[in-house]
Amino acid sequence: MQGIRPFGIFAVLLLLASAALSIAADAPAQTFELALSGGQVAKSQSLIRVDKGATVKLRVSSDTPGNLHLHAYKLEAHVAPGAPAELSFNARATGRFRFEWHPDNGAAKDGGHHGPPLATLEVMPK
Ligand SMILES: [Cu+2]
Repeated sequence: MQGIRPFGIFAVLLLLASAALSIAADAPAQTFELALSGGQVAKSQSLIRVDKGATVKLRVSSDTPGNLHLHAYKLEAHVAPGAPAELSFNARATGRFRFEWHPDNGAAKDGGHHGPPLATLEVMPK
């Protein structure tokens, strides 16, 4: 009796890995920066506009510690000086959505949900 030879398993794994890579290559991610300074981003970074279905990669950095929220997409990331975060998601829902910033030492814990958003995500229908 002969079991599955190690070489056979290795070949299957290689096939799976190359299939996964080719899927990822079909949808290149659109990368955006949110570089917070004093809890705010530059005006040029305050609107992120993509087409529905886009793969969005966000690089978030901040000179103060806090949490970034994108509630509509149930995304959040903690960022601190020297500890940036990277978020990846598929822009499956169209519309305008708020990025909120909640500083770790914020006076009101919920402060970022009021007033102007840190930035806006705009997902356009195709
Ligand atoms: Cu929030």
